[in-house]
Amino acid sequence: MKLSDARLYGILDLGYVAEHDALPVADALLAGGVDVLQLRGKSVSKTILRKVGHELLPLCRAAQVPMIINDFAELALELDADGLHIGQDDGTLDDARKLLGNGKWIGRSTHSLAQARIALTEGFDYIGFGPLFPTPTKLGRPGIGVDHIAQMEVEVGQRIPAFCIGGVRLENLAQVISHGARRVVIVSSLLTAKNVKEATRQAAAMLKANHTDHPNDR
Ligand code: TZP
Repeated sequence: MKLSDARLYGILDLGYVAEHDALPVADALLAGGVDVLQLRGKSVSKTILRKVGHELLPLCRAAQVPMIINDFAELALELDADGLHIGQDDGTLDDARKLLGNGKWIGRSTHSLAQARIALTEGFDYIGFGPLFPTPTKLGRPGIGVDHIAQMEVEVGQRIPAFCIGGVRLENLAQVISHGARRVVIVSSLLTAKNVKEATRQAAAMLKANHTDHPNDR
């Protein structure tokens, strides 16, 4: 999968999914059609995160879906994961690149158009852009709204993949797309769905139907 082909970025967030459900839920996300899968566990021990990471990797490999580790570069290295996602305060791209080497995707969370521009200039492989709406998955952060998506897509999203994130749900996905989003991350709306696979399939289909290529996509 080329990063520029990715439209739906899923996150196996262990804040929503108990350890014993992690693999079945990951299976459903993969079967439903996520193009990228991140492992995130802000509130679980490193031991649990490592264990789930080791189990998740073969599932992602079998589905040919890149696996990204949130926050922990050492775990990404240990697993030989496909990439690492870091927040604004989680160190520099250079440090992450030195540890992981070339050929791994390194993404940055951005919370404004200005931060998105900076991440592009710094050389990140992709960005998250949001939270668009307040969300229980990232408590304490205000929503930045949808008004800057189109400009961000022109300046940044046509150069590196930019995934709109934060409060995106099946119910508002059409609205987010109509404001210019081509790629999204959806966490709680998929993980808490009655049928995770079907919810994922619907989101993936909506994004694919909107598929627009840009000449600078890579
Ligand atoms: N970064 C910005 S918003 C967010 C993260 C990790 C959480 C998105 O989760 P949800 O449940 O899709 O709003």
